[in-house]
Amino acid sequence: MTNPLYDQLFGSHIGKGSPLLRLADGSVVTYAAFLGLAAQMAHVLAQGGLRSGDRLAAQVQKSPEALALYAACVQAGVVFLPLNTAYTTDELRYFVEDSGARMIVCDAKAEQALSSVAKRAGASLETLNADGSGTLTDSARVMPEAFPTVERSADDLAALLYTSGTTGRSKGAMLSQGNLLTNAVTLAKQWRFTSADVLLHALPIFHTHGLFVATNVTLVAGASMIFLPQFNVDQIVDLVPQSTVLMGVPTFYTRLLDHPRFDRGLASGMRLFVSGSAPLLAETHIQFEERTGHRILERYGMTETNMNTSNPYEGDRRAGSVGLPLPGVEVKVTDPVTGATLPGDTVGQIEVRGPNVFKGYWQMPEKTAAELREDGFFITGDLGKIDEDGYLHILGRNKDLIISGGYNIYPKEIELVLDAQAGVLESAVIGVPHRDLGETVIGVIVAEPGQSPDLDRIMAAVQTSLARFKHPRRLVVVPELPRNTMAKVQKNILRGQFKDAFHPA
Ligand code: MCA
Ligand code: AMP
Repeated sequence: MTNPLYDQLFGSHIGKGSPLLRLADGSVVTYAAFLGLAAQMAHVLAQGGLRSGDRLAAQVQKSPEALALYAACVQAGVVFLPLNTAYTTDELRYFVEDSGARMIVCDAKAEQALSSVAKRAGASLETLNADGSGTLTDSARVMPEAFPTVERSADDLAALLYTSGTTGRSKGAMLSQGNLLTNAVTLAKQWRFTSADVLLHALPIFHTHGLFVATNVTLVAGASMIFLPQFNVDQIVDLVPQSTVLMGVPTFYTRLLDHPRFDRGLASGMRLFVSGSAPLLAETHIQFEERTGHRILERYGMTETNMNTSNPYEGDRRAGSVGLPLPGVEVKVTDPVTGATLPGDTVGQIEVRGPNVFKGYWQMPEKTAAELREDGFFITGDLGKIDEDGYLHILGRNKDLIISGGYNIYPKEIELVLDAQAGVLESAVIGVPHRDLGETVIGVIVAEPGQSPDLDRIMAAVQTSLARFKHPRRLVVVPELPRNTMAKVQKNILRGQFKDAFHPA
């Protein structure tokens, strides 16, 4: 029997009394206890009729039990589909139906709203609350603490992670066991993880950064995590002296720099600060080094590819660069029109190939073909250049995407909601600089002739259909949208016009 991801990440730790999770209340979850619970949950999944390759959709708050559900899915051969806790029922319905999930796990608070979604999709529904209670754990508790691991190969799917698209329809990125495992092993080695490490974990566990990068790397090394429900800067400052590594989005680092107690002495026991998911300003990199003596290690990845590049652990960590291709990963910069490789130092689209690159989009062969070339190179949609020392610099995006506090927001999805509102002729959603979140959302609206749209009613409509982090922080009405000769909306002009909306120059 083999299941490479389970065997290497989890199976190798069965019975170990060392801590995997250290919780805010001081309690500890050992590897043995965690894996026992995961096995019990795997029994519940199997008894619930889930078979190898079936999908389980989970919209649950971060907790040890929520993480154990990920391990349970891997052990039971079930494809794990984690969902942002901010998603509304409308958003969830799409993910459940598109993925054909056979089981949904949600907070009891959402049970009623999701029961009709589950019924329509023919999925069963279990609950798992932030405190670990719920029908899933109730059923698990009476199960054996060992489970016969379901056989899977490196090529089989381990997870389905939805990423929004430029058309407004989210795409399920199919990640195989091999994708996740090779990346975790590479990162653990590159970043010198050992069983002595204590990772300060304050990221959500429904995205690649918190679930795969942080967690899988910890598991590969047999290390432990201080496992916090969310990022709270005071709590992080309190816990830094007990930790060796922090992984975060740039907002973590700007908030830490704003904290008066965060200084060189406090960070003296840390060995590594990693940043990713959004651009880290060179200014933040420099200020951080001045304050703490540590150079943040910036890396670059995507849901579809896990991690592609990293600044070196030993060697020059360059501000404003996402570093060098990871071992086994190829990165090239190409002409967006012809696809031809461009010479060094020329800006073009970034393409990547390697064992980290996903298997394609779930049931979307055309979208897969448009972004994943036959020769295995994935077109990231990011623009950049490779400098004379081989370091990659991300310099823009060839896709209409806003990244706010590390969360991706696709304008099209919001524009579709705005356009459907009474009195709205058309709209354009843009990202503008925001000190805390990097970028934030503005909705620019053109009214129907003779109408004055009710902006409060429009915001209310946005609130019912879209997750909070996608909501425009401001709606503005303009007489018309700037267009080029091809009639395409020139968002760069709008971005220029509203660039100081949150931070007046
Ligand atoms: C929370 N809010 C947000 C965001 N987060 N609004 C816009 N953008 C956000 N990122 C909402 C809250 O619901 C709240 O609404 C209001 O904004 C203020 O929240 P605040 O308390 O300031 O925020 P927070 O709860 O402290 O969260 C900020 C955060 C969080 C810590 C930066 O967003 C976060 O953990 N981000 C990490 C995202 C992540 O893991 N990305 C990785 C994706 P109200 O005021 O109405 O209550 S994986 C990826 O990108 C690739 C693969 C990669 O390379 O890693
Ligand atoms: P996601 O779809 O959530 O996986 O987000 C992936 C996108 O985040 C990439 O295509 C980049 O645009 C962006 N990203 C991730 N890491 C970095 C980074 N270190 N610097 C700049 N952008 C990044």
